[in-house]
Amino acid sequence: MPGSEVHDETVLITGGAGFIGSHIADALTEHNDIRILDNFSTGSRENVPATATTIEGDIRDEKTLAAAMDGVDLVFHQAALVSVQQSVEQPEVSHAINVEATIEVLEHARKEDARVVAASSAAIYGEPQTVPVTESDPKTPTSPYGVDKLSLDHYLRLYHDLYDLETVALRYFNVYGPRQTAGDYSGVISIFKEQAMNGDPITVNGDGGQTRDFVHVDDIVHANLRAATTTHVGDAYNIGTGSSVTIQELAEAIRDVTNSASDIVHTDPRPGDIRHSCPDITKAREQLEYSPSVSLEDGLETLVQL
Ligand code: UD2
Repeated sequence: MPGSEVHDETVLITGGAGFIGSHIADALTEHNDIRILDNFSTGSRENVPATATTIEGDIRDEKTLAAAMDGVDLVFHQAALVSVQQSVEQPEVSHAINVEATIEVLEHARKEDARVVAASSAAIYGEPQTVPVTESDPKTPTSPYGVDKLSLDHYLRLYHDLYDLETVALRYFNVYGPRQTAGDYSGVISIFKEQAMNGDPITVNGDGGQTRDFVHVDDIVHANLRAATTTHVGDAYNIGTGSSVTIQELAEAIRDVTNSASDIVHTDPRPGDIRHSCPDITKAREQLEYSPSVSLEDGLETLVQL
């Protein structure tokens, strides 16, 4: 049963009204006391399970965070400024949310002796020299967002090494699934799905030969639950499926699965777009006993039925 290993705990999910955080909340709500901290800037009230306690506020606000962290056993830290583009425009805002607030979460966790499982990102690797990337490969982020997630990743390890805090960083690759919105900043799958279902042209940036590993949010939840109970703390893990597709293939797959007559059109390449991205997930398989279970085909199939 999902989440059955985590029982009778007071669990805080920062960003718990958002795409990923709300799915983690759903998996844990039956057997735990769930708290959600969210400022609803991108999250939504409909995503929050009815039994959860919601604390509305900004993670950068000291009093709000202190109230949210009081008495917690376990924290899933998902709150972030997730737009790479916004981080380029406002690096100081990205730093305040993605790094400074994370340090505050870790400081409170020290006082509470709470485990922290946090969302790191494939963005820390920048343009990989070789794929698949392993956790120890070079890290040359190409955006403030990537630099900030790399800091988060290091701080998690440091809080373990310096203060013996139980921490796990999960480096998410391209996550998709229900509740991902097709807004200004959102994943390509939600954008293509909307275009295909409306019969609009599906807009592939550049030649479509760029590759990504798309991992379903159910598998991301599974990785978080494994991280909540693992003995392998103080470490970071790639979380994806371990295999990539081209964006052209993705566009065709979404057109097929939606039975759409949309054209696939090619626009200018996106500046700064990474060409190839694919994780080696051996470490997560071996140490976390993480095992992705949703194929891209099945994930797309269920997504379009919603
Ligand atoms: C993902 C993450 C980002 C960061 C980054 C690290 C998402 C939503 N974003 O960015 O947070 O971790 O990885 O490298 O998971 N594309 C099109 N047409 C569109 C929109 C996108 O062709 O209308 C292409 C885009 O040029 C890119 C690919 O689809 O090649 C994926 O784009 P994305 O924005 O979903 O995610 P990505 O990999 O840039």
